[in-house]
Amino acid sequence: MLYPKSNKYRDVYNLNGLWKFKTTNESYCGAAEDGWQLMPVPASYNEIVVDKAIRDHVGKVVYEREFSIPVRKELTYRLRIGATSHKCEIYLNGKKIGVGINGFFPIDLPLDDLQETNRLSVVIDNRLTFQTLPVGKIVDGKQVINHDFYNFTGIHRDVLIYALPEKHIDDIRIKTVVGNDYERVCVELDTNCEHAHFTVFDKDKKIVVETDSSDFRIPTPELWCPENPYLYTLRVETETDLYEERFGVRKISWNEKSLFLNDKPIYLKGCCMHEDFFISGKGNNSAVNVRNFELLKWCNANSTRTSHYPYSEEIMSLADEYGIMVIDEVPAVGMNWWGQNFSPETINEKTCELHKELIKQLIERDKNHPSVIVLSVANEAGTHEAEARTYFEEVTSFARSVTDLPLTIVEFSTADDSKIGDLIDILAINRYYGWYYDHGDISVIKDCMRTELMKWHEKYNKPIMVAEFGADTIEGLHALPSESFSEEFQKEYLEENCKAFDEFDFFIGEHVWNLADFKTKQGLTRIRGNRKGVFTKDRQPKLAAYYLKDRWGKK
Ligand code: GCB
Repeated sequence: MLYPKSNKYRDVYNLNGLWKFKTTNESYCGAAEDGWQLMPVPASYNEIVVDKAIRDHVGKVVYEREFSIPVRKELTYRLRIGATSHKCEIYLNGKKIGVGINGFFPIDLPLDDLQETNRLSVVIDNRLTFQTLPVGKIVDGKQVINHDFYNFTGIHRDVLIYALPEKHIDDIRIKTVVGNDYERVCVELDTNCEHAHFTVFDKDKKIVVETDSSDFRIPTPELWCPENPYLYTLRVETETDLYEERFGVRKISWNEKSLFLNDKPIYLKGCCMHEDFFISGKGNNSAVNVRNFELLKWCNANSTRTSHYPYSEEIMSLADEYGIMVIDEVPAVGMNWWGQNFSPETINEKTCELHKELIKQLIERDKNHPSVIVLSVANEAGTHEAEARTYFEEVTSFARSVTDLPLTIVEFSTADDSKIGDLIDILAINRYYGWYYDHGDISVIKDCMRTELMKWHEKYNKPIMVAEFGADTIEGLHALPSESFSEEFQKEYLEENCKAFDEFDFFIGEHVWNLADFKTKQGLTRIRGNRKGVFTKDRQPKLAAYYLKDRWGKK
C-alpha cells in the first residue's frame, strides 16, 4: 500500500478539517441524525469537548462530513484514512463500505459509488477487550485499561481520497543489499502495468541510475546512518502511472554482543515518545512532530522507539530525514495484568491472529523506511507464563516470515522468569530501580542494574539495551539535596543508571522514558499524566535534558 501522492497521473483530495461529530449507540449505521457538534480532523475529541460524559464516553462515536470532487471516468477512486482509534466502520452515502481493525493503521478502501455530493460517515468504537490491541476489558460498562497512556479516541490521521489510473502501481518494495564489495537495489512491484522504468535520484535530484531492470546497482552509494541520513528517490514510471518513493541504502546485522549499522556497532541513545499533545491528543500534529525531532537532535540522540504503537507515517518519514533510528513497535501493550494473561478466556488465539496481522501490516507500511532497524513485537507482556511461550513462538516465527529485521520483545519480567529470551535477537528491558522499587533511593540503582544486565546476558548471550528508565519530575520543583519529583532527582537518577550501562561491552543502548510528559488515565501517581518527560509537555527542557545532551554528545 503506497501513501497517496498526486502527480500527472494521480489526484489526491484532502478531507481533513471540520467534521460533524456525536456519540452514538450500537445501532448506528450511517443514517442521518440530529445532535451534532463540530470536530476537527485529525485530532482526538477527548480534550476538545467540555462535557465529561462525552470525554469519558465508552462505546461508539460518529464523525460525518459531505464532500464533492470531480470524478473522472478513467480513474479509480479510493479512500485512505491514516488511523482512527480504535476499530471503525465506514459508510458512504449510508452504505457500509469497509472497516478498520485497529487504532494505529491505515485503512484503504475502494470508492465505487461516488455521487455528485457524498456523505462520509466514520463510526469509531473505542472499546478495548482481550481481543484488541492494546488489550483491555469492560467492567460494568466501564473501560478498564492496562496501559499507561490515555485512551484517546478520534480520527487521528489524514483522511484522503486518491484517484489512480486503471492500470497502476499498487506497491513498491525497495530492498537494498549492502555487501562487501557491492550495493544492490532490488525493487519488487505490485502492479497490473506491463512495463516499468526505474530512475534513482540522489539528494540533489541528480540522476544516478536509469534502467528497465528491477535489480540494479547504485555506483558508490552514500549509506544511510544517523550522521548522514542520506536519502535517494526512486521513480517508477509505467505506461500509465508514476510513483516516487524515498529510500536509503543501509545494512543491519547483529551478533551476541552488538547491533551493527553498515557493519559498525551502534549504541542507541534516545528517548521513547508518545503521540500526545494538548487539546489535539493523538491527532497527527506536524508542528509537534518536527519539534520532537528537533529536541532529539538537540540532545544528541540517535534513536527512539514507537512506544507503544505505530506512529504516523509523517513521523516515520521525519525519522528517515533526521537520521533517528527507530525501534518500530506493534500495539501489543497491556498484556501483563491478570492472574492468567494468556488463556482461552483472555489473550487467546483470536488475539494472536490479530497480533500477526498487525505485524504484517506494520512491515508492509514501513518497509521502505531506512530508519527502522528493529521490530518490537510487544511491550511488557506476561512472558513468565508457560502459555506466553506458545503465544510468542507463533508470533515471532510469523514475524520472521515477513521481515529480516532483528526482533525484540520489551521485557518487564526478570531473566529468571521470562520464557521468551531465546525467541528474539535483541534483549530489551524496562527498569525503574529507585522509583517503583526503593522509591527515592538512588543508591540502589547501579548495583541492581549491573546484576540484572549480567544475568540476562549470561542466560541468553545476546546484546541488551534498557528500553525504559526514568523518574517523574515536576518542572520547576527543586531540592538540594535531591528528592523524588525534583529536577535534580531526575538528573541524578538517569546518571546512576548510566553508570551501570557504561560497564558492559554487550550493552547496546539506553532509551529514557520519556521524551515529554504525556496524558494518562487519572491515578494516584499521575499528576495530570505521566511526568517522566525530560521535556515538559510543551517541549521545554527539564534539568535532565542538559545532562543527556552532554552525555550523548560525548558517546
Ligand atoms: C512502563 C511502561 C510505560 C509506562 C512506564 C511508567 O514500564 O512500558 O508505558 O508509562 O512504565 O512510567 O510507569
